[in-house]
Amino acid sequence: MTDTASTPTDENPTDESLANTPLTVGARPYDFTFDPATTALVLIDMQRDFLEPGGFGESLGNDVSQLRGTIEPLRAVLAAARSAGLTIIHTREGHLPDLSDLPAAKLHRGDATLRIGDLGPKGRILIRGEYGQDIIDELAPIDGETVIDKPGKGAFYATAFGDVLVEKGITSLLVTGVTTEVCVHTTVREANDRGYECLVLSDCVGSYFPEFQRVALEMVAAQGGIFGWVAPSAAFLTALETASETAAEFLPTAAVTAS
Ligand code: C5J
Repeated sequence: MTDTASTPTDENPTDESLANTPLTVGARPYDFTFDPATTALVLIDMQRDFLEPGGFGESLGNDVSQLRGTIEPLRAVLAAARSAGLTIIHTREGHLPDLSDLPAAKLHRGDATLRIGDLGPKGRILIRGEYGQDIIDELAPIDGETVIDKPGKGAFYATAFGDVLVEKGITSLLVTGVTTEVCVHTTVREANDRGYECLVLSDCVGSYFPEFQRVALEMVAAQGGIFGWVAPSAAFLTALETASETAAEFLPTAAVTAS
């Protein structure tokens, strides 16, 4: 896990004015309200192994271009979340080089041309430290952001993810990444059982199967939000912009009053 000091930089200015301001996002099944101070943006497995040719996803017979539509919306969300000072957590699915954390059931399941640990064009498939297992350049973590390496599909299983959330006082998660019906869903379900409020950003999660994408999102918000909420990233960005504008309107008045 990487977790360096959480210091805003010039590239990553924090909008302090948004801290402790509850924001509301138009979502399904109803509006999602969150406090930026207690909310983390979670980017699940935006790794070369899933999004680029020659990796684990392609070795399973998938068309990796299906996932690439998530990159641009997620870049915009990541930039806005950084500016707003949200906690940012990236996850990477992968295994130790000696495969000691890889259950036989996972190794042998699936109809892969290259199995986990085999040498592919981007290094050993889904092995920690390999080029293919790392996060794509467009969404590379910066100083102060947490990176969780996970051996399973869910972010909580056999990782420090849960401890990090508690340590940082996080109660709500904005969930993004790939794939919607596998690692995103598993993480949302695990989080929901642990009491976290999860908003899934619909255009920032991706599946190799359009039908799974649609149904997986339906499943999150069905039955009154059985696992959480779903909204397009534009609704999240609008909520942040509106809050920034409101804060900007009030700040000069406060400054004048104080002087
Ligand atoms: C899969 C993931 N699909 N990140 N992993 O094996 O969803």
